[in-house]
Amino acid sequence: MEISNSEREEGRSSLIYRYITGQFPHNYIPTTLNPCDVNVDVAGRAVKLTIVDGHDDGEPHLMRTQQYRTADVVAICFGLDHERSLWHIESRIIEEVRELGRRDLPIIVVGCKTDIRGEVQRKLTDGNIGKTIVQSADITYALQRIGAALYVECSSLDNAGVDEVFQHAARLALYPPQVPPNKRECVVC
Ligand SMILES: Nc1nc2c(ncn2[C@@H]2O[C@H](COP(=O)(O)OP(=O)(O)O)[C@@H](O)[C@H]2O)c(=O)[nH]1
Ligand SMILES: [Mg+2]
Repeated sequence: MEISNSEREEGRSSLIYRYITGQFPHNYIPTTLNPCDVNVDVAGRAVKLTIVDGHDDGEPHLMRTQQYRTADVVAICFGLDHERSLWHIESRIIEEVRELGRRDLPIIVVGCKTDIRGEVQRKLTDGNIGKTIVQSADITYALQRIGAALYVECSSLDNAGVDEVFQHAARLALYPPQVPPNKRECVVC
């Protein structure tokens, strides 16, 4: 399982760290975590998942493409507070996957940092419109264009929806969708 970011700082490494350790990395987290193996229960069946923290933009493109070549499922993170990161999923990451001829590779799009919804709402109520959140309509539109199999949201800070990301990934790796990406209806969880 490969976990990518459309940009940096979208919460990818924190998501993996939270899932593996049960803690949120408040103080420090390396840019890229080492790959790790976990066992995920899918309807009573143990699925071994190797989680690979994808390489950021600064890293060689070759490294990322090599990871996509061998992955069974890719989860791509974007920050719910960062609209541009959603659009970059298609322009950058998906292009790389397509270039490899891996059009059928199941893709999960992960909207990270759901906890900031509350913060943004509070600021709006106080008349501060400085910080915005990515709109649902924009997410729906992007998911169709990406041909994502699944959309999930999580907050590593609040530990909400984190386990589900990996549950869904294991299930998709085990039972990849049979419908081609351009005909796929993205499941929103
Ligand atoms: N509010 C909030 N911040 C988060 C969450 N996950 C990560 N962050 C913060 O986002 C920043 C980038 O996180 P990181 O996991 O290093 O992102 P990466 O570059 O995508 O691997 C850090 O300051 C984290 O503390 C989350 O669920 N909620
Ligand atoms: Mg990181």
